[in-house]
Amino acid sequence: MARIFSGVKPTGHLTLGNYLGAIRRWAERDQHSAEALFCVVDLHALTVEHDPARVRRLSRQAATLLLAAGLDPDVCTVFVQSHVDEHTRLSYLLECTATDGEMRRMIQYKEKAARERARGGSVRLSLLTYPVLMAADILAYRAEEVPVGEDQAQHVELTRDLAVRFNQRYGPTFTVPRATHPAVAARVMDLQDPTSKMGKSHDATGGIVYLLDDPDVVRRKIMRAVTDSGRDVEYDRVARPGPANLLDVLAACGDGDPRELAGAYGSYGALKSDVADAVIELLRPVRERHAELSADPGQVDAVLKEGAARARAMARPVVDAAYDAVGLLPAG
Ligand code: AQP
Repeated sequence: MARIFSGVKPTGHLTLGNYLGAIRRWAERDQHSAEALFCVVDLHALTVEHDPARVRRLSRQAATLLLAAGLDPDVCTVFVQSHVDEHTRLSYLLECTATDGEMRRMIQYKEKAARERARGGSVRLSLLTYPVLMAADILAYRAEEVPVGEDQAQHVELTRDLAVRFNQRYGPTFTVPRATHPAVAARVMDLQDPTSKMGKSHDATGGIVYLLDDPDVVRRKIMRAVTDSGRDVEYDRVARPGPANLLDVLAACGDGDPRELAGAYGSYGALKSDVADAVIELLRPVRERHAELSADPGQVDAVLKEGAARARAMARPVVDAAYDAVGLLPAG
């Protein structure tokens, strides 16, 4: 059976971008179409300045939201990255496969390093190397598909390169995975700055819709979304990014086509109002289920424990094979 792997990092509260770009598809389609693993990639949250208590809280919240969004632990495997040592074991071998140059070309590294420096902080070495850990996350399971938002395309491409290089050097060990993206809303933009991605670790701008925002907060953020001075509603991602972003979100909520939707609106006010209604309705069941699950954190912890055991059993033989292939003595 085909394998699917994807993850979410607890660097902030999950956003509408995470939901439309990734999580909703995991729940509606991916978990039913393959042997699927979904992971709270907590080690990735340590690549930037972090508060330990917050990472712990956000990790449990992210896991709870994945379940609230519909991931079914009877159907797929939900776990926390740091609970399965195979990820970091494999990461080192892949660091020995990657080059310094290819790591420095990663767009997210350049952007996040610049952000860290602008905040007056230093750049952690792990920020440079974390795409290798992400490659290990995927390759350890011999995943064929990696359902992600558009922003992760470059990292999955790196993962493919590393898998091919490793296989050529040491013999067939890894499956070469491919990224899949949603047809619309593969990159949801910040409502206040529609030229930049809606990112959960970005400073709160009022342009980021969080999954756990109250409905009136969601409505306010959407009604205040930046558009432009155009009179008509037109879908043009380059020239008119604000309206295009709203049309993408509306289309994704209803499985529609953003270009066709544009023709149905005569004003931005009406468009925003419909987007707000659609997003509130989309998120309502997730918020409600999250509230129920939060009342019993022991249940979530049990799912994560069971998920880690299953994931470990899948990753162990793959990582052992990689250790053997590169010439390391078996531990006996
Ligand atoms: N705006 C987005 N639109 C569509 N998909 C998105 N994803 C993230 N943002 C958007 C997808 O959600 C999955 C989990 O994301 P992540 O936790 O790896 O990254 P993030 O939410 O982008 O986290 P950060 O910490 O806020 O990172 P930066 O600083 O890069 O913005 C992924 O499949 C991702 O593609």
